[in-house]
Amino acid sequence: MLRAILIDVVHYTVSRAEAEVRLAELSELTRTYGGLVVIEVFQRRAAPDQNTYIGSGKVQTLLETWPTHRAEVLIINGFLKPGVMDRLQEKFKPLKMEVWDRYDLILNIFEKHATTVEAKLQIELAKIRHLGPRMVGMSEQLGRQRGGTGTRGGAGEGNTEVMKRHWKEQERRIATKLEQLEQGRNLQRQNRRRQEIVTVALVGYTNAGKTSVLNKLTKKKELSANRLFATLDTRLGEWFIEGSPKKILISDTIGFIQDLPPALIKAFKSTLSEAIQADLLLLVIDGADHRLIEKLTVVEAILASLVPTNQPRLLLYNKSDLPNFTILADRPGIGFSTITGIGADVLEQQVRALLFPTASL
Ligand SMILES: Nc1nc2c(ncn2[C@@H]2O[C@H](COP(=O)(O)OP(=O)(O)OP(=O)(O)O)[C@@H](O)[C@H]2O)c(=O)[nH]1
Ligand SMILES: [Mg+2]
Repeated sequence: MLRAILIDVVHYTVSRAEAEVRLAELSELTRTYGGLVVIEVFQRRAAPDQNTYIGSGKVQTLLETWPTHRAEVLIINGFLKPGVMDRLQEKFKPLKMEVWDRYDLILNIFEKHATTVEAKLQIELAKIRHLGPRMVGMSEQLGRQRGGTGTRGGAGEGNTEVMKRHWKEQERRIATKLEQLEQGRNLQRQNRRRQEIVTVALVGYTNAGKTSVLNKLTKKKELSANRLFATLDTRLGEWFIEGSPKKILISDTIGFIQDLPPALIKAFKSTLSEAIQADLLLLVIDGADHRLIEKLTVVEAILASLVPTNQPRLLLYNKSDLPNFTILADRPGIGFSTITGIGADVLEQQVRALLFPTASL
């Protein structure tokens, strides 16, 4: 297992409890990747250090105590500028310790879990967009270190240009492939419309139980697991509701998470488009999660950037079999459990009422 040190830089105004929750999620993400957390700390600062983000004192301590922690990667819970990242990586290079920011970590998890062509392409695209500027920054620095020529068109500058062009070309190539896949998807969607099929999309925070709900409703057996980002792709299944005048397809997709890099959402847009275009959104919430409100807020914020707010939606409070299960008073929804099957009848009723209001059932 990859030995990891986690550091979160938080402002003085962030409460201890909040800082701990942030670290706990980073820790969970690290474990999802397959990492072993050897140290996790948060550091209070007015702002991240401009030079090394965590500050030279912290860098020094980590270097000096290396024999005791023997970490292979330092994971920082933020988004680092390419220059800052370069400097930090340089510091730990002698110990062969890598440095990742939150973006790197999520990308690496996605890369590890992606199975389909589309998911792999989406990750490749996100990676190029993310790492491209970093690589260009590196080659610029290299050019300067080599003394450059001081004249225009010097060796360093040439390399940078070549690199930039190469990276831009790759980006275009992948984006084109993804567009083609999306067109195929659109075509399928149009066909569905023509065949009078309605679609329901499951969305929600990662690990809320979306895949389990899909399996329960469609009697499928997709992978559900107690880890973050078990699902990275859109899966479709048929949902039989008694008396429904149309065929209902239900889709499952990638889960949301706090501070999901916007560029990553953009790269996954074609996968998410299934949700964006559904006739009904089924927002799955882990009703036994003590961070229920925060997670729901995150999901609502991400959704707001993707779908019109007037799209019909239902809240499904999952895991009602667990202790501490709650339904928020100001956000009414259906209590559900994929284990006991409770709530399935109410759900069907409400879905029918929303999708086929005029049908006499
Ligand atoms: N107790 C209980 N556990 C549940 C229920 N539904 C799902 N789970 C568990 O919750 C965990 C996550 O379930 P998934 O269905 O993989 O969740 P997901 O939302 O698809 O997660 P990602 O694909 O990772 O975003 C698994 O360990 C499930 O067994 C439920 O009704 N009750
Ligand atoms: Mg899933």
